[in-house]
Amino acid sequence: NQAAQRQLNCAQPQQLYSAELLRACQLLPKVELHAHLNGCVRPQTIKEILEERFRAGEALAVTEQQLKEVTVTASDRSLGKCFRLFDIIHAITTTHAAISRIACEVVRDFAADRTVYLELRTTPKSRPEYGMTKESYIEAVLQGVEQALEQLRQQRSTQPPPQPQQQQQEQESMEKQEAAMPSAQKGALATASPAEAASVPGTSAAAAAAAAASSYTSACCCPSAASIEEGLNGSGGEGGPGGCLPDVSEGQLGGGAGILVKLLLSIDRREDSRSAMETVELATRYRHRGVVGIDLSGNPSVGSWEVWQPPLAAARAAGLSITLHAGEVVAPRETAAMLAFRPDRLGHCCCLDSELGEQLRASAIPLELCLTSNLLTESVPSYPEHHFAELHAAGHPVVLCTDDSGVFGTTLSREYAIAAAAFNLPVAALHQLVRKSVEYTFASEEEKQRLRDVVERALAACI
Ligand code: 6MZ
Repeated sequence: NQAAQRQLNCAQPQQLYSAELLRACQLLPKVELHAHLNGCVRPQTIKEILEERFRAGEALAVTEQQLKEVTVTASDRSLGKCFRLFDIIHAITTTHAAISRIACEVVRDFAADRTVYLELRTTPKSRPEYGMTKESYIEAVLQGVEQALEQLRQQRSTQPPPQPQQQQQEQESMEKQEAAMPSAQKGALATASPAEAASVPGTSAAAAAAAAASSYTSACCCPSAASIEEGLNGSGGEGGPGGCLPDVSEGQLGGGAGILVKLLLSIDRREDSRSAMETVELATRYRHRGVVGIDLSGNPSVGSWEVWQPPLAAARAAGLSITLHAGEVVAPRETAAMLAFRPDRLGHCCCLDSELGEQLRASAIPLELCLTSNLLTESVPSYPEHHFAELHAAGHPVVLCTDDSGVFGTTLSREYAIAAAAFNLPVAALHQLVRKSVEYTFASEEEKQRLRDVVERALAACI
């Protein structure tokens, strides 16, 4: 029945949130804590990298069909399929130049979406056949991040504030992107579209979504995009016209770019203890370059917790922060072990039984939640039924994240808009989500204080 409903919804183009709601969310100063580098790659970049390599006469083991699967976001994004897609992306992005380019673009994309703090995660890869070590991979990522920050700095120091016409073009391009979203996403959005909610009496989540979609925009009166842009571009200065986003980037990796970027090194669940330990050692050595922690991710059906527990304990002993992907599929024994380990944050936790849910709430461990990812990978049945609703209502610490913005065709602003509409969140709740997310970062206390100031001033301009 649910599958039939999903199919029905997929045929409907209505969306859950309005363009105004999306725009309001684009103006929020946001914090991204769960974004995988290669999952955030622009589809066009994958195409271009592959074309370049074909032109250079390289014989890569990637078929036309596989390329299409990666670059056409309307295709299936079930969990199994996602991990096959990551393998295809990894088969294409084997050079240091490709890794740097992707890192640079990902940072720029988040900055353009008004992310003021980005904790980007990636799995260091040892690929001797391409002359790549885990260390040279990390260097390539850092080079890309630094290049992006330099470009952002230059842009901010030289560009005049965008003119209204430019604003209009930006909006139109955003709307085009929306139109190109995966059909499954549109369908899922339509699950709780105001029109449909009205036609399904007694569906409280749907009714809430309808109410949110209709009430939000009238309640929110953010400053004009132009006034925020002035701030971002430095022309307004701190506390300038319209209450702008001041510089947040005096810290490591920032230096005037308007975004603070940190790295998490991921351990892929396919890795053995030795390989995981190598990643932990590298993370420790690269702390001075902005590496703040370790993530455990990868196909949740692969590997066993006992393999990674010792390297993760070593990471903790070395002072690194730890976040674990947990409960993306039903795995009660593993999820219990992960909760008992008490990581600093957890990702997903979609498939917890009531006992584990209780343990999670008692733990008060902050949770990175990725609405669109969980929906498209079929870890949750619909947006309104996402566990965000229950946890947020219970006061559990949660932060909205994108996971793989390229693979799932989303943005952080869009995830905020979806949350606002699906869970009937008023403006004040969105602001509170942003504020709280600063507290869950792995940034230093000094950096957090700077971020708090930036976020407060930017939010004050949004009231
Ligand atoms: C678990 C995921 C993931 O590391 O090559 N990754 N792991 N669950 C998910 N939910 C959809 N999405 C991404 O980025 C790609 C890698 O991130 C992990 C997988 O290990 C994937 O290979 P990097 O930059």
